[in-house]
Amino acid sequence: MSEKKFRSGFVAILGRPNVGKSSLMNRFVGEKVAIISNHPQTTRNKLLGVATGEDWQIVFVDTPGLHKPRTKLGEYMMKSAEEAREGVDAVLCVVDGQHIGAGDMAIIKDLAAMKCPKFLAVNKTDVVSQEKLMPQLAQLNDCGYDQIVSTSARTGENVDLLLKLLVDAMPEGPKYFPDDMITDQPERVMCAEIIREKALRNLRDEVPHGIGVEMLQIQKVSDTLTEIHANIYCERASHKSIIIGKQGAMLGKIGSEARGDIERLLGTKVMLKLWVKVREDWRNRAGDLRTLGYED
Ligand SMILES: Nc1nc2c(ncn2[C@@H]2O[C@H](COP(=O)(O)OP(=O)(O)OP(=O)(O)O)[C@@H](O)[C@H]2O)c(=O)[nH]1
Ligand SMILES: [Mg+2]
Repeated sequence: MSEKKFRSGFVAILGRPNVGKSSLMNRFVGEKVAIISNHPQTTRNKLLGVATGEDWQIVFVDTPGLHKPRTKLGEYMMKSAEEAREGVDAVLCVVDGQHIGAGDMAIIKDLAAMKCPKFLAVNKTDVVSQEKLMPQLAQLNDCGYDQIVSTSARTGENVDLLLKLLVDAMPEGPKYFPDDMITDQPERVMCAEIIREKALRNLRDEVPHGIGVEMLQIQKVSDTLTEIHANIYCERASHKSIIIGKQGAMLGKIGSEARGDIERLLGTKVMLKLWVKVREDWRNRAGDLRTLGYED
């Protein structure tokens, strides 16, 4: 009896901000490993999401959306995305099917020069009509990719198909991570990210871009209770009052939404204490970036 080959490899997910890279990765993994919001530049660090089948494993590398950086944080994010391309077995470029612009085309072209297998996901098809999608797909015909798949990370449409195509493109290789490991992010980073996600989802305008979360303490008080203290950074006093809200209503909402997700993640009850701190221009300060985990 011949043994079936085990296929495995690393797949970098790249594209402009807000196109659904993290949403797709979560779908592939089957669990929420990356945070999602409708603000561009939600993902700030490259992170791994591991999907494992009977005879295959793909390690996805989710990346910050490609954009022209205007801060030191932005520069760090772009470096992180750039590094993610190195040594991967395939690349998955993601665009938003609602509008494939010049920025997307530039990225598509740039990635086309990579030597590995290249896949293109035209995402968000659940909100695009066929009439609008068809001409957009036509302009991608000769872009030099191995496969172009229209997907919806929201409904799951074609996500399994794309995953299967990616698995087929993987070389023979080892199981890099144990079956139960779905990300490389430590618990404290995941907790900080959950808090940041709830802040992003509840805040508007320019406030979300200046949000950072610093974990001060994550302590198991007992088998059933974890105590977590964290600072939410923002860039202006006026932002601080928005984050706290009327009689603390906004901070309370962010905290209770985050607590729910963190309790599910840790499997214990959580006592969550949040403080809001103003750090002007922290996105340009090396020390603050380091404190918040954005360092090389
Ligand atoms: N309708 C629809 N919305 C989607 C789909 N995929 C993602 N979204 C939404 O698009 C927004 C951005 O999704 P993310 O997964 O955070 O996008 P991203 O590419 O990781 O963004 P950055 O991390 O900022 O680069 C969120 O509001 C998602 O809910 C989809 O297939 N259909
Ligand atoms: Mg993302």
